[in-house]
Order: sequence, then structure tokens, then C-alpha cells
Amino acid sequence: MSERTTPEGELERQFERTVAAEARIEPRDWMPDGYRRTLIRQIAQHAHSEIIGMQPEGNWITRAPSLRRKAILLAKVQDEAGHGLYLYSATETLGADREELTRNLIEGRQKYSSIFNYPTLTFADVGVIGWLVDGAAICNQVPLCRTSYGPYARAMIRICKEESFHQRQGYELLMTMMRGTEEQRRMVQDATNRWWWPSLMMFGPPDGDSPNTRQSMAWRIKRHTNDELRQKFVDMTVPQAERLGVTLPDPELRWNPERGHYDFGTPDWAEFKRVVSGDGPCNAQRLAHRRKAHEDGAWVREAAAAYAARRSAERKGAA
Ligand code: BYC
Repeated sequence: MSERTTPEGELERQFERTVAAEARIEPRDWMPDGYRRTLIRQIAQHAHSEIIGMQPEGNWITRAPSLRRKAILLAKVQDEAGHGLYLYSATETLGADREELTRNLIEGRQKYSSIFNYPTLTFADVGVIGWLVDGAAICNQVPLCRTSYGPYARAMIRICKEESFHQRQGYELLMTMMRGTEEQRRMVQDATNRWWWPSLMMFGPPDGDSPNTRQSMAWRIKRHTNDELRQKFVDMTVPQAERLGVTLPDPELRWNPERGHYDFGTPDWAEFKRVVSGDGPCNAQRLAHRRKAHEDGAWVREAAAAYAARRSAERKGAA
């Protein structure tokens, strides 16, 4: 029976069977409207985060302390642009319009990760972003390689490979600074103090306040809850901090042998809400910069459209 004549109920059962069997939903497959909407929302926010996320570190490219550090940072920031592009392409397979998504971002109608609304005050921030922010991103994104939507899962496989290089370069930079002067060690500790709590907030609100988790888990878009991933990140990061010789700024952080996990304090969820609703330290600056880049790039889009129109006219003429 063709898709058009198949009753809606059978299509829905087929969708559920595919998800339950851990197979992938592909762009041509039938999917519930809510599934499509949720994916567009999450993948678009993810893409926006990669693109806005180029700014805090991009800010240091011209001030990197050596040619080696500059080359590493350039490669990392370029990777982030690439991640944004794969992810926007994944939303297009769901029927989203990329131009509209960009407008949603620059007009403040769509979110991007809270973490990118904090300033990068010293070069140690570049290392700490690699270590903590990319470390958190890896924790969150490795399970997304098994997300139920094929194009998103496949984009995540490549993205995660690049994220591990990002994390390693950050940790290696911090190790180098920790072997340096007293002043350098102070810079690393200060950057760790400022980025620790915002990194925990990257995982999203606590499970009890997360309106989307239950349905996204049922559809196997999300494979773990926000709190599960936050715990995993803390457990993974504490030994790394010890090895590095920095103190994580949480007096409640301690190993709990009964749970087999670290206990930790509560992030400032009021601050999280403020930052997500547009009132973080750098929200206005990040969006203004993105808007200006979009306006400055108008000539490139116009030239590409004119070229495509000419090629298409030539092909028609030749036919
Ligand atoms: N910031 O019901 P919830 C990177 C929103 S970039 C802002 O738990 P969900 C990198 C959430 O959207 C990687 N908003 O939502 C780049 C929802 O709002 P709406 C970024 C947040 O979707 C450059 C509401 O709060 N990673 O690594 O089930 C340099 C309720 O939340 C945040 C991704 O995007 C937040 N932190 O779960 C370096 C990963 N948290 O839409 C590094 C993909 C929550 O209902 N995304 N909100 O109005 C996800 O895994 C999930 O979307 C989240 C949230 C876990 C983030």
C-alpha cells in the first residue's frame, strides 16, 4: 500500500516500531508533527549555539600567545562554524527554512545555549572553555549519536570526533599554564571559578522543571535526562580537576560511596533563567555581533543567488 493510502494509525505504529527497534527515522519517513517540531527546535538551537559559540573564543584569535595556539584556536573556531552548518542542513531535511531560522535567532525568537553569554576575560578562558564547555558538550552529545533521527545522529558522530579534539586542546593548554608561573595558575583557577557553574547549567533545567524531557526520551531524541548527564559530567570532571591542580568552586562537592557518584551543590537556577531569557552578561553583545555579521554577509548571499539563477538559466537554454 502506498503511504498516501495507508491509514494514519498504521503510519504511527510503524514510526513507533522503528523508534523502539533503535532503527533511524529518515527524512522521507512519516513522523508525528510534534516529533518534527521538537527536532527542528532542538537542532536549530544546537546550530545557533555552535555559531554564537564561535564568538567568545574567536575574540582571542588575534591575541593568542603563540603561532601554535593561534593555529589550534583557528581550527577549533572553524570546526564550530562547520558544526553549525551540518546542523542547519539537518533541520532542512525536516522542511525548515534556514533563512527563517537565522531570522529567528537574530530577532531573539529562538534560543541558543546559555553558556555563550559569559565573557572570556583571559586566555585561560580559552583553555577552560575547551575543558569544561566542550567536556559538557561531549557528555551531552555522545548519546545524541544514537538519537532516533538519522540526519541528526549522523551529524553528531562527526561533531563528537571534533569535540574531543576541542576538549583535549583545552586541557593541554591548562596543563601547560599550570606548569607555568604563579600568575598563570591564578588565571586558570579564576577561569575555572567563573565557568564551572555555567557549564553545569548547559545541561538544562533540573528534570522536574524540564517540560520537554519526558516526550523527547519517549521518542528517543534525548537518551538521558538533563540531571543524569549533569551527574555524569561532574563524575568525569572531578578527577580531571584534581590532576590539573585546580579547585572546583563548590564546597558541597564530595564523593558519595553509597550512590557511587559525587554529590554537588545546586546551580543558581534564577541566574540560568535570567540568562536564557536574554539578560545575561553578554546576550545583547552576542546577538548584535551575529546580526552585524549577517548584514555584512548580505552581498555574499545576493551573489550566490545571482550565480545560481544564471547557471539555471544557462542550463535551461542548453536544454
Ligand atoms: N541554554 O525542557 P528542556 C557547543 C531551554 S554548542 C539555553 O530541558 P530540552 C560549543 C530549552 O531549549 C552545544 N536554553 O529542553 C559551541 C527549553 O526551551 P524551549 C550546544 C536552554 O530541549 C561552541 C527550556 O529551556 N548543545 O558545544 O529537552 C564552542 C526547557 O528545557 C538550555 C546543544 O544544543 C541552555 N543551557 O533539553 C564550544 C545540545 N537548557 O525550546 C562549544 C542539544 C535548556 O522549550 N540540545 N534550555 O523554549 C539538547 O541536548 C537539549 O536541547 C538540552 C535541553 C539538553 C540543551
